Amino acid sequence: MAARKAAAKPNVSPEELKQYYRDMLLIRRFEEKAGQLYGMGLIGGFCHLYIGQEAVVVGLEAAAEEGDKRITSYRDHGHMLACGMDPNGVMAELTGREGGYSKGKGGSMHMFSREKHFYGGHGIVGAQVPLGAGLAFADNYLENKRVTFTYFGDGAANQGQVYETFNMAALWKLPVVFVIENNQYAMGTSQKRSTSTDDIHTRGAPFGIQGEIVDGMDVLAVKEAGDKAVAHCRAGKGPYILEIKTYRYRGHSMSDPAKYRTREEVQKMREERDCIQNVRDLLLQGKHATEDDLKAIDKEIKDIVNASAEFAKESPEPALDELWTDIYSDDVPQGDAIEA
Ligand SMILES: Cc1ncc(C[n+]2csc(CCOP(=O)(O)OP(=O)(O)O)c2C)c(N)n1
Ligand SMILES: [Mg+2]
Repeated sequence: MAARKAAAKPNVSPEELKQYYRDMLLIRRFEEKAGQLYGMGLIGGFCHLYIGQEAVVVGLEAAAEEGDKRITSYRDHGHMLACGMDPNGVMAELTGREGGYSKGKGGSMHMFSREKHFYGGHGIVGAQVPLGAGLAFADNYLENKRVTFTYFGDGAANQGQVYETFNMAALWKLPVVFVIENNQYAMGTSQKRSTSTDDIHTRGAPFGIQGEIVDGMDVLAVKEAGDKAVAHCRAGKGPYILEIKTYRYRGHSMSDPAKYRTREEVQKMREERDCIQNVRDLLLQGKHATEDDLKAIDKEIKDIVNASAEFAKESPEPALDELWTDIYSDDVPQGDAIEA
């Protein structure tokens, strides 16, 4: 086995470090369970797992405050869990059951939580980027100092609407952190084959948007960069780009021929850079936790994930007449409120 890269020095308290470990492990075990349920035919349709990328959302959520918003693509279960959505509701949505966040009618790519300010879940590549700027526009208008995390992939970064959004976000100084989750692949196409630049964040410069590269396998580096980006936005300085270099271990979705990269490449990343193992090492080496403490956390997470799978299996399928509900919003302001 290749030598592991030495972990960075922690810039957070041991308690925070343990929390990151717990949060990343929850996402990983949840995703593994979702993969199993998919294999058993209990989850249908598309399902994109986040395994390998956990440090991105956990590090950025640690930099977020109450009321901040988040919006992302179809690879979205990790974002939901990291912002505090209930694993039972997420798993039940994956299995298409009444107890799911969209009452079983949305599935993996279409879940939302007003309470946690999670705005989806979007299947059209890049479409969430202008929506994210729209959320930030509203906050800017309301002068409430909230920040929106708008996540998108390296593939999405080649969509034209991203650059229309950069222009408006910079022009209006919108409080939006553009988070490029650069996992090096867009389905089976590597960044090298599709993208004119090695570092995508540099594309913000013509619009006057600052950006930087972040090691997405190191949750502490992500948290530090997140703090900086959020402070920039909250200070009214406009958008900020974080290009987070990360890696997904599983296929693009549940059907993936995996011919576009070698097994060795994946294995090397897992063995040398894994974000959860990194924090585990830090906890043990710093004597902030014992093997037994970590075993107890593993058990706690396993129980939460198993309970979510049970909940998802037991929750009934939505009734047929649900086909006719939630199509139009009941919340549209009436009368004068919608006149310009
Ligand atoms: C507009 C549009 N074009 C193509 C697709 C098909 N598609 C789904 S995911 C994907 C790749 C996107 O890759 P990336 O942005 O890097 O995100 P990742 O899957 O790596 O998280 C493509 C081309 C789509 N859903 N929407
Ligand atoms: Mg990608």
